[in-house]
Amino acid sequence: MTQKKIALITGVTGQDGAYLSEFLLKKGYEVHGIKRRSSLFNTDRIDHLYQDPHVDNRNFILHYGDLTDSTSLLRIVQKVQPDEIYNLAAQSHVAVSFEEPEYTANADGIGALRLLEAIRILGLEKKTRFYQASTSELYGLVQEIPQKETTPFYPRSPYAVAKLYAYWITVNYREAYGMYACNGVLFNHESPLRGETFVTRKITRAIARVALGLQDCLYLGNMSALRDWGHARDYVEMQWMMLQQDHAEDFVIATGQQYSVRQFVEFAAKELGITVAFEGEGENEVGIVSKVEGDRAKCKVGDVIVRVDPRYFRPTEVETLLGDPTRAKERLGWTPRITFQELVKEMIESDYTAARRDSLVKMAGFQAYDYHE
Ligand code: NDP
Ligand code: GDR
Repeated sequence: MTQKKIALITGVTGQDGAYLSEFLLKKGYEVHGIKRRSSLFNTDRIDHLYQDPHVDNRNFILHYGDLTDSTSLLRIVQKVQPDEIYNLAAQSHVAVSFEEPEYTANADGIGALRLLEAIRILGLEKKTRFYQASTSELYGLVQEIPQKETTPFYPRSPYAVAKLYAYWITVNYREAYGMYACNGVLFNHESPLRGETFVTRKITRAIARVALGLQDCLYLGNMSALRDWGHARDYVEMQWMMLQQDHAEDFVIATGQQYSVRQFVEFAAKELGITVAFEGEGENEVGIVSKVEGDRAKCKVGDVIVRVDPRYFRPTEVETLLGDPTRAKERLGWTPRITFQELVKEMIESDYTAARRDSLVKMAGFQAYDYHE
């Protein structure tokens, strides 16, 4: 009888953590996740996987820990003795990293080192494989289009600089100690589980609420930014594949297609029958409803539903990112299955359902709170 493989996921309560947990459980893994203590429940994305701690033979087990606390990490790695560690935990918001640079460096940079050291201190170098969630933000001010594994890095935020340290410490531990440790340089990937303050989810959530009359306008920052957006479900599969090879190697994961923030708004609105026309420039640019089809949207032609708020500009911006996933295709046979259009549709449908629920709550006379950021 083959033994169940054991995986440990940091950042299990995040977007990728939720999809990866589901994926590994389906593959028959015993999955352990590290979650942070918070004053409210923070397990919404994985509640459907929860197993009562009083039941025997659980295969999904959560532990309290934090990437800034080596003692908790050492204790958990020692207890779990994982075959695979997926380091997905991070202060992952680029704009927030300008507000909290030291914490971001500690969690996102030194956090990776703490895990690698835990593997080494516990003598698990030959047993435990390590995946580091690296990012296209490493390319920042791009030196080559499209970006691939050999493209030089030029990070443009405290987040990206912290992730640069994590990238290289992963490479260094692989070379210095023969550990199976690798980086997935993942371009933006989204889903209905995406955090509400990342631009795609902010757009789908707001457009759905505008369509139902719960909100008047969506405020955005740099609408010309270009990103290579894929679906998180496709990308977590690749995280697993990267740990199943004969030798550890770093891979770029992307779709090879690029759209602007403005185009994302247009596609999302179109799904609800709203055509948005953009007028003006820079801080004065607005998105105006130019056509409404079907019966899903309550807004009218001429409504201004998108405006620019300079508060969302970043001190240093990453204007354009476009990945070249050729190595992943050739060596691992990986290609993304979900198209950009399918991604936008899934996100807007999910947020439209949530907005309808809020709308019903409001109609019944209850207060439906909304938090904008
Ligand atoms: P999320 O922001 O959705 O999730 C981040 C996770 O990290 C959450 O579970 C969060 O916990 C946890 N976390 C944050 N700080 C700490 C800490 N100090 N100790 C322990 N856990 C912590 O990110 P994604 O799922 O989108 O991304 C996963 C990883 O991939 C991140 O490292 C991100 O930087 C990286 N990445 C993401 C890309 C993307 O497009 N999504 C692209 C490239 C890289 P809590 O729920 O309590 O906040
Ligand atoms: P990013 O994602 O910074 O690429 O990092 P985000 O969705 O935050 O921004 C993408 C682009 O949209 C522009 N933008 C706005 N962004 C936000 N959040 N809010 C706005 O109102 C807004 N208006 C315009 C941004 O300036 C930017 O150019 C994500 C994170 O998941 C990282 O953890 C990950 O490493 C990278 O993707 C790859």
